[in-house]
Amino acid sequence: MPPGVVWSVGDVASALDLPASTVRTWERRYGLAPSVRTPGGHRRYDTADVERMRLMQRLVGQGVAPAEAARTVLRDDLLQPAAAVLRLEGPEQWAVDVVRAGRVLDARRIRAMLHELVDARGVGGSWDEYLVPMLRRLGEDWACGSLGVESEHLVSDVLLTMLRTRVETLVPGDAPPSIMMASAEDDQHSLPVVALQAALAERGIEAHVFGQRLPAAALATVVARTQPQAVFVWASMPRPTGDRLHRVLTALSAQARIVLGGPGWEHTTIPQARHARDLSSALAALAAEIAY
Ligand code: B12
Repeated sequence: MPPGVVWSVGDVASALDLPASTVRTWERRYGLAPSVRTPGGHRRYDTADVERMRLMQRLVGQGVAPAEAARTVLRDDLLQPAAAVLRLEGPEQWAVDVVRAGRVLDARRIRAMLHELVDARGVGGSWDEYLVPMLRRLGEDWACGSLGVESEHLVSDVLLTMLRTRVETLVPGDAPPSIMMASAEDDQHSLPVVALQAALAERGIEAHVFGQRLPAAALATVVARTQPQAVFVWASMPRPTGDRLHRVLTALSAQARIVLGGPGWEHTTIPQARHARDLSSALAALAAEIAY
């Protein structure tokens, strides 16, 4: 929904899956009027009007009386719908809404919700509190069979694209990156790595990401060629002690600070490596290695 797009009553009704009569009633009874009327008197809603209607729909759906919901929606300080939704909903309800949009394969809605969140709070301020609970819910619903794998893929793909866009728009500078990051050998989970890259970029720190399933030998090559100050490796799946990656990381820990993240490392010990328990602590551990 690009800003400034002007919607008719019918467009709003079908976008929100509401009867057109409800859209008109909310205007008549509660003052939720569109910003524009055409010279012929037809109602035209802009993006902010539609988001206000969406918020009204959500609040009413949660059992708030319509008159009270409308007062909330129309309050001046709530005119920024993104901030309003976040303030009113909190992380739990937000996660439910994203997963619901995933269930009906509504990629636009997922994208809009992710951008709203990150525009309001940044990746560093959203990951642990909003995005991790949402991903966990996604994983749980998939594991118990109540959510199709296509929905899980769609949500994670839209999230990945949003995070990468954020990195592209933020990444600065002239200095060559001295942080190298990847997912463990054979591990397809890369979202936390890209989230960390985006959170670093928000602090003006550039890091190279080598993506999913980086072979252990390739990680050794990366370190030999780039001489980084720090290396971050994510594992969602359990890592066996003594395998190739374990041996490579043990050797590399003499050359660079190794930071490990993810539940896959729970039972693995690598001398001198740090285990980061969340994005904030990984950010702090890596930023501390960079002499800016
Ligand atoms: C998205 C996703 C995928 C996507 C990944 C896309 C991508 N590019 O990353 C795809 C579809 C590819 C995928 C594939 C698979 N997945 Co998957 N996936 C997920 C999901 C929903 C989110 C992953 C994620 O980003 N997690 C990040 C956070 C949410 O993980 P967390 O463990 O809760 O985080 C903890 C800490 O690590 C820390 N933390 C959180 N974020 C950060 C960030 C940083 C920087 C740090 C340091 C710490 C930190 O905070 C938490 C506190 O404990 C998870 C659900 C889940 N709970 O993780 C399943 C999940 C990880 N997947 C699972 C499975 C089984 C698979 C597959 C094997 C499925 C299959 N049969 O093919 C394959 C994996 C194949 C492989 N070899 O890797 C299981 C793993 C169970 C297990 N431990 O054995 C999970 C847990 C789902 C479930 N509930 O069963 N998956």
